[in-house]
Amino acid sequence: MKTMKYIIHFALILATLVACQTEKKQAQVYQCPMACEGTKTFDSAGSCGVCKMDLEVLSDAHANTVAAEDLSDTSIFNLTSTWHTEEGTAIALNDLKGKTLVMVMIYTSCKAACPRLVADMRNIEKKIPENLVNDVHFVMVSIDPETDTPERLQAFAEENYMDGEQWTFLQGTPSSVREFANVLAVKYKQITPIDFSHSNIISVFDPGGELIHQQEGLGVDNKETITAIISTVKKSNS
Ligand SMILES: [Cu+2]
Repeated sequence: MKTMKYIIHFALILATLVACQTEKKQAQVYQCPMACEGTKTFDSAGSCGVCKMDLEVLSDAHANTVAAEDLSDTSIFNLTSTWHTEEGTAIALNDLKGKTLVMVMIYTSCKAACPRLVADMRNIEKKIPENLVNDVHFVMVSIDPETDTPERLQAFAEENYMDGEQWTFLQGTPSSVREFANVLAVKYKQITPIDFSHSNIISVFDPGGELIHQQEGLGVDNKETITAIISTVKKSNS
């Protein structure tokens, strides 16, 4: 009986130790989601001294990775978050593998920048030679997943004549959207219940999810972006 007691006691200590260690691992560094002070990190949770937003745990780059496959460490396909397309299908970013990707972060109720970003995306799409357009996938990621449900994204796609095969709209979760934005270096911040301020960046990824090119701004000259897309497609087809 006494032995049993010792064993239980020992098991309890062991469990506590393991729990402590796990906790230690999770007690990581924190950073402002808006990177107000650049890459400055904090040892404990709290809010950013500049923008007052809650600090976020700086996720271990490898914490959310899928089995390595043939992906490089920097491929966006390492992100394991789940998304919903405008058709309501649950997908992982990895499901977009195989085509050159042109991605932008927008939200459908935006009256200012997003309509212009959408126009920029359509202009880019129009300039891709017809024989290559099937190798390019245009992806619009919502920064407002609460409002931008699959139904809403579908309606938006139709209104904007972007309901063809080559267009996909994605709804994530607040944390997957934030994580994805960090990868793209896109900054966004909710400024009213319906409005966000955000970066205007269009990103090109190769079929392995590697960032190839970014264009920043609204209505900017998209020549370099088109060149990057075409050369990426040709390279992956050769
Ligand atoms: Cu906008």
